Order: sequence, then C-alpha cells, then structure tokens
Amino acid sequence: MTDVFLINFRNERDMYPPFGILYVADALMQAGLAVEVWHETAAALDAFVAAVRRARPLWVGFSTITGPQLLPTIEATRRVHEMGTPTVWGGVHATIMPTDVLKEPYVDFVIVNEGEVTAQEFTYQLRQGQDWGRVFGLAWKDAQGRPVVNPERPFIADLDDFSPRWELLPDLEPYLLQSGPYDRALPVYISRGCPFRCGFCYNEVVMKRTWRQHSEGFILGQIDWLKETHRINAVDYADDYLFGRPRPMKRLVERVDMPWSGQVRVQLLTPEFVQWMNRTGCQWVNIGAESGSQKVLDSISKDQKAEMIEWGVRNLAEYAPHIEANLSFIFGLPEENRQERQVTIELIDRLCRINPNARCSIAIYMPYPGTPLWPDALARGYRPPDTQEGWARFDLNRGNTPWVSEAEAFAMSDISDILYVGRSRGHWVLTPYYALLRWRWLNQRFGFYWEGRLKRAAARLVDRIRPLRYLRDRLGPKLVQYNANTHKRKIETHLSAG
Ligand code: B12
Ligand code: SF4
Repeated sequence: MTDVFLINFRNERDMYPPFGILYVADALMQAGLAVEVWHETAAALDAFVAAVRRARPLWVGFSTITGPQLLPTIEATRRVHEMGTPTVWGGVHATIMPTDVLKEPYVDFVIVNEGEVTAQEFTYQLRQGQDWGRVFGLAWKDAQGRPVVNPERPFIADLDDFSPRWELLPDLEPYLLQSGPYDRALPVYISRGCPFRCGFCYNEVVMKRTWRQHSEGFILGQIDWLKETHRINAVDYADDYLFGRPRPMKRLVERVDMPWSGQVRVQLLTPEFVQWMNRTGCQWVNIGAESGSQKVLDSISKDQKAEMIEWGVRNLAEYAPHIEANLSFIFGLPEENRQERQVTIELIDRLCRINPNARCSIAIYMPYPGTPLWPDALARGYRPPDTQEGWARFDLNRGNTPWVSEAEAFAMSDISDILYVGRSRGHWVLTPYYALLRWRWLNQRFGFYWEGRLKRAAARLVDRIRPLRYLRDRLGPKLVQYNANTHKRKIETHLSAG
C-alpha cells in the first residue's frame, strides 16, 4: 500500500535525478510512510493517474519548476483532485508563488521551500486534526477557499538528517552522465544555497543567500555507496555554489578522489586553482558568466568583473586544456541595450576561439516573482501570466518579456546553439550557410531568420519519411561534424548558477 505518491514530471531531453522528491521521500519514510516516487515525462500521465486511483493514497505531491513541465503537472493534479485525493505542490515554482498556485481550484496545498519536515507535519495533521495553521511552511485554503500562507519554516539545521532515497528510482542507469572519458558519473549534492545575490536568480527569494553543507562523513558515505552499488567512476557536484568555503571544499574533493565536475565562479579561476582542478581530475565546469558587459553585470549584482570571464577561460585553456568550460549567458536582461549585447556577442565568439573546449550557451531572461529584478521588470511593462498554464509557456529559448520578441529569441538561441554549443563544422558546401550564421550573430541580424525556419520544417519532414531519414543518417555525419567535447547528445547539463 502506498501512502504518498511524489512525482516530478521531466522533459524529454534531461535525465537528472529528481533530488527534491528523493529527499522528501526520505523524510516521509522516516515517519513510517510508504512512498512511491515517479520521475516521468508527460507520456506517463495516464499510468500515473491510474496508479493513484488504484492505491488511494493519503496525498499526492507534485514537484514544480517554472516552464513546460508544468503542463503535465497541471493535468495530473486536476485529475487527482477530481478523485478527492489531496494535491500538494512543492518545489521552486510553487515556493515562489504559493498564493497564485492556490488560486487554481485543483491545488489543495503548497509546501513552501524545503519540504522534508513540512511534509512530515502536514501528513500528521492530515491524519490527526487538520489544524493547518500549525504547520510552518504550509500554504492552504481557508473555509472560503482563500489562500493562507503560514510563516516559513526555518531552514534545516543539519542537512545530514535527510538523504536522497536513490533506491526509489527503478533504475539509475539512465541517469549516468559522461564526464570526459568517464562514462558513469552521477550528480550529488554536498550543499544547499549560495551566498551571492544575482538579481535574476531564485536564490535570494528561496535560499535567502544562505549556504549550508552536508558533513564530510555523509558525503564520503554517499559516494562510497554509489561506487559499490552502481559502479560510478566520476561525480558531478550539482551544488549551486560548490566552493562556498573554498578550503574545506577543496579538501573534500581531494578526499573523494574521483574525477569530478561542478559549478565555479570566474573569480576562482586563477592559474593555481586551475592547476589544482587539473590535478584533482576535474572534467568540466559550469560557469554563470551572464554578460560580457560590466554595466549589465552590475545591474544584476553579479559581483563579477567582466574581464575576468576571458581571463578565467584563458587560464583553463592554458593550464587544464582538457577541462570543458560550460559558460551560460543571459540575453534580454533589462539593462542590456544593443551595444551591451554586442559586447557579449563578441565575447562569446572570442571565448570559443581561445578555448576549443568552451561551450557558450544563452538563455533568454525570464523574470520570476520575488527575485530582486522583479519590480524592475514590472516597471518596464512586463505583465506576468495570471494562470499556471501561462507560467508553463516560460522557456529559456522564448521571448519571455515584451522587450525580446519571439522571432528574435528563436534566432539568437538557434544560432548560438549551432556555433557556440554544438560548435559544429560544415562540409565546404555548407560554407555559405555557416558564414551567414556568423554574420547574423556578429551583426545582430536576428530578424527574418528564414534559414532556421526552413531547417526546422525540413527536419520535421525528414523525421516523417523513412528514405529521407535513411539519407540523413548516412549523409548527415559527412556534411556536419560536431565538436565531440562540446556537443552533448545524451544529457544537457543545467545552465544556472555558479
Ligand atoms: C538540477 C536542475 C535541473 C535539472 C532537473 C530539475 C528537476 N529537479 O527536475 C534539469 C537539467 C532537468 C533542469 C531543467 C530546468 N530547470 Co532547473 N534546476 C536544477 C537545479 C540546479 C537543482 C534542482 C535540485 O535538484 N535541487 C536540489 C533539491 C534538493 O532541491 P529542490 O528541488 O528545490 O527540492 C526541495 C524543495 O524545493 C522541496 N520540494 C521540491 N519538490 C517538492 C515536491 C513536493 C511534493 C514537496 C512537498 C516538496 C518539494 O523539497 C525539496 C527538499 O528540501 C535548480 C537550482 C537549485 N539549486 O534548486 C535549477 C532550477 C530549479 N531550474 C530552473 C529552471 C528555470 C529550469 C528550466 C525551466 C530551464 C529551461 N527552460 O530549460 C528547465 C525545466 C526542465 C523541465 N523539467 O521542464 C530554475 C527554476 C526557477 C523557477 N522559478 O522554477 C532553478 C531554480 C534555477 C535558477 N537558478 O533559476 N533543472
Ligand atoms: S546565479 Fe549562481 S551565483 Fe548567482 S545567486 Fe544564483 S546560484 Fe548564486
């Protein structure tokens, strides 16, 4: 018998362990409850609803992040709610806007921020008296259906109290990442939060610029277990800010003594630090570069000197050339005018020439309620969606604000993907095509991107017709060659933070 179902709908591309519900599951299991964890795409919606109908659990929890994964979440929540089973939303999205979420008739409760202890107390109240006002961190509806948000629960003092329940996932094999030559890397968290204050980030509103870490013993135990049971040969430190305290973190990385990857800020990338990364087996790093313009960096309180981006990437190229550098940039930040964007555009082009192992990806700015930049976005004419379906339309490749058009967002994202993420090279017959893309990029000619639309339409057609598919598979690799280091087929790593 299952007491609680927890589901995190994922997109088709990424297979990243659903840590949020794995931690919440641990808390509930410690309280003696039987928990089922689902991590599926929208294709599993019917099966999930049927499983809930059969089991009649105490409640069903949905993990939410803003964007397209909300669509199956909304549909599943509606259907579970119709059965009369209490529905609970948790995760970053629901934490940022609990009142808006509770305006939807199908969501009964929101668990704000860290879910472990709140989920335990919520279950207790569900069984024992339903005195919702007593549960810190819970948002609920009063007798008139009006949202009530209780005071927030203090952060968990000792992170070691809870551990992710890996064993609830049916198979860990699909989660294995390629890390340089190592093919069995898994992500682990050694900390939560980040001491920085970037204006677009969830950190200020959710983690409130705090930073806590698991103990060394806990981490070493987790990694030993993953080594023994799943034969991992590398680790991906998934933390928002891995080197929150550089000295103890470096010691930990040394003690774990496995090839690794993680987030770094450019300030860290001194020759000495990069040499240390090299010695300790670092395979790739994520760097939140955000913008090449100092004015834009200052406007988002990035606390970063623009010139350090190039300096860090040069140091990587010189002292650890095998390390893949994933730099993420945000286009469409409020202070970014044409000139400021030009600085970033040229920087991205330079970085990829300096370092053959650099991938520079762009995301289009999405304003989130409660973040430091939110009031400014509203003042500039941004109108937030008023339904959860509206929030589901947010995407890193879309024109999410009035000052970035849909067409411009599509062209910028597509061209940067080809030139600076996949870093493909075309056969000589494609030289004019690549030259056109580069001209567009360097001159910000993102309007009337007919070749992108044509390519998409052709790809859809080829997908449908078998002989064309055959030709594509035979000729494709001869026409276009990808940079093996920077073009990821299996799993796209996430681009925030660091
Ligand atoms: C890993 C990661 C991913 C992974 C996997 C995400 C996932 N969990 O499914 C991938 C690569 C797939 C990903 C993709 C995206 N991500 Co992402 N991602 C992260 C990252 C770096 C870590 C998430 C994580 O595992 N945290 C660790 C766990 C322990 O924390 P947690 O998930 O918050 O869970 C705790 C609480 O929230 C709560 N909780 C969570 N779920 C539930 C459910 C219930 C029922 C309850 C009671 C409680 C609860 O309890 C947990 C334990 O305390 C976060 C940043 C961050 N540090 O959180 C961004 C973040 C969540 N991602 C973000 C975004 C925007 C995206 C994308 C939409 C970007 C895009 N357009 O491509 C996509 C969406 C893809 C999709 N599924 O549709 C934003 C979300 C902002 C927002 N307003 O929601 C974040 C916060 C990054 C940022 N700095 O802005 N992401
Ligand atoms: S973007 Fe990265 S460095 Fe900035 S506050 Fe968020 S997690 Fe911290």
